Amino acid sequence: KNIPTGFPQGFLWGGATAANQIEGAWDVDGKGMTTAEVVRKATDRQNAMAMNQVTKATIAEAMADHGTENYPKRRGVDFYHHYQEDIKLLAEMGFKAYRLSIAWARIFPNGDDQEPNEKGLEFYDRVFAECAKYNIEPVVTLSHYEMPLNLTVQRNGWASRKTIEDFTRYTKVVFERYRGKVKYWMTFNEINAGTWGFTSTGAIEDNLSADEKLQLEYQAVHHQFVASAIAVKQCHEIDPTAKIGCMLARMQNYPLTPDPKDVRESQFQDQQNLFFTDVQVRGEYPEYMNRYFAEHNVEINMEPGDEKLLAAGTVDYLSFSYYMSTVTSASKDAEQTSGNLTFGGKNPYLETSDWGWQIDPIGLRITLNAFWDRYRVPLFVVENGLGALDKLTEDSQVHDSYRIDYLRKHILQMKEAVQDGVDLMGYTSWAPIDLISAGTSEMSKRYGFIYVDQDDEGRGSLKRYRKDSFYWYQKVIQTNGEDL
Ligand code: P53
Repeated sequence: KNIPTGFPQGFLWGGATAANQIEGAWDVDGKGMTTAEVVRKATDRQNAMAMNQVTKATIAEAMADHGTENYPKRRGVDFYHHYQEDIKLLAEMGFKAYRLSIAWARIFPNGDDQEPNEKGLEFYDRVFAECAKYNIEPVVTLSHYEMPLNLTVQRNGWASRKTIEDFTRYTKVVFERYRGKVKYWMTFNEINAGTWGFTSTGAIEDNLSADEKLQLEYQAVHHQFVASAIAVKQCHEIDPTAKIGCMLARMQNYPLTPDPKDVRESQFQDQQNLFFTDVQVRGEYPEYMNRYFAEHNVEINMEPGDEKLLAAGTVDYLSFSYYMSTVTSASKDAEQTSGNLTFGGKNPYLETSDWGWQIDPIGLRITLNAFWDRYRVPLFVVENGLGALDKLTEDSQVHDSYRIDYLRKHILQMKEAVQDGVDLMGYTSWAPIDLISAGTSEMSKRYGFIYVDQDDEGRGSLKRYRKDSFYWYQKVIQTNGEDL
């Protein structure tokens, strides 16, 4: 038997961004306001998940504020006006793929409009043409942590079933418009973030009890599942050669000890994460969730036909983000991690990033194997990277050896997984160009190969600089992952 020796030919090397973190130009060319643009920047670097701290009152306040200072996702890094320069830099690194998202509110400013905004469509025409110039495949997320704000104001976003209609009107328009230009699509970014709150569902949760929150979140996610299944069907009908995937924030979970109580608790946590891919890849709700829902007073309201839709609308590939792993203990006394997101317990074997995320390259190999065993569909790592404080030297360099180290270790484990027999399509690291953090809205949490001159207050020339990692990644792509 032939064991693969390295990454396959045609492997999709590249990087990933999201509209609300990179584009800026939030009120330009007819674009509507989005849910991302009412998120204030975090006041505390370590402990804030600013992206979900949104209430009716803070939305009203945000809508009355027309500046970008307190709302960094309104300004991004002005990709809207720098896309030619930026894509040229990606091409210089040898990118085969560029994952980006379309801002739904550029196409349907209020979400419930009947006709699309031509100016918004033209922007992505230009972006995809620029990619084509360098043979870069666009990999397009249809919904990345934002939606037209009007849908939140009118009907609490994805909490309402009606949002399915608006979403699939939008997806049909973009599938038709970009047919032949975009070969890889994905529906909802990190769809499991629907259980983290506002950012993913566009549904306000203030004044709800814990049970009510769960009910709202899982119902909203159900609507996203149905919308995703319809989008899969549309995509295949409109362009039979295109591929469309789901997208999960993978949280590989380990038991803190071999105590079966910990092992079982860890399995439970893993199921909470795998629930989403179980639905989207296998096409039905897994049994273990029935008990969970019953014990938490959650009742998913399904319409006749939903189950059929889910079964028919399974995805072509599974894509996921991978930044960290998590640990679970059955004991309430176990030490917790601290950081801007606290996903469970502390793993004594792992180091953490400056934001408290537990760095675990081997976990990526474990996850890839587990996914492949469970699902047997092609896998795509569409986010992985290190958010760090970078320093631009006086001679305009950034010596980011820590980032190179992080990425190298993860790519090595990915290669092991390929040799284990995993069908892996590609790797798009987060994020090739410094941009606004999803979690905290900081600029100083940088992921890029390309440094952008802008600070947390939005001051700076927006000039782009190549970091050391830029030249390193260029070599990685050139050698198809051999020279790390
Ligand atoms: P930031 C948490 C855990 C895993 C992935 O995140 C996450 C988050 C949100 O903080 O989000 C993804 O910018 C997301 C991107 C985001 C990236 O990870 O908070 O898909 O939009 O920028 C990194 O450091």
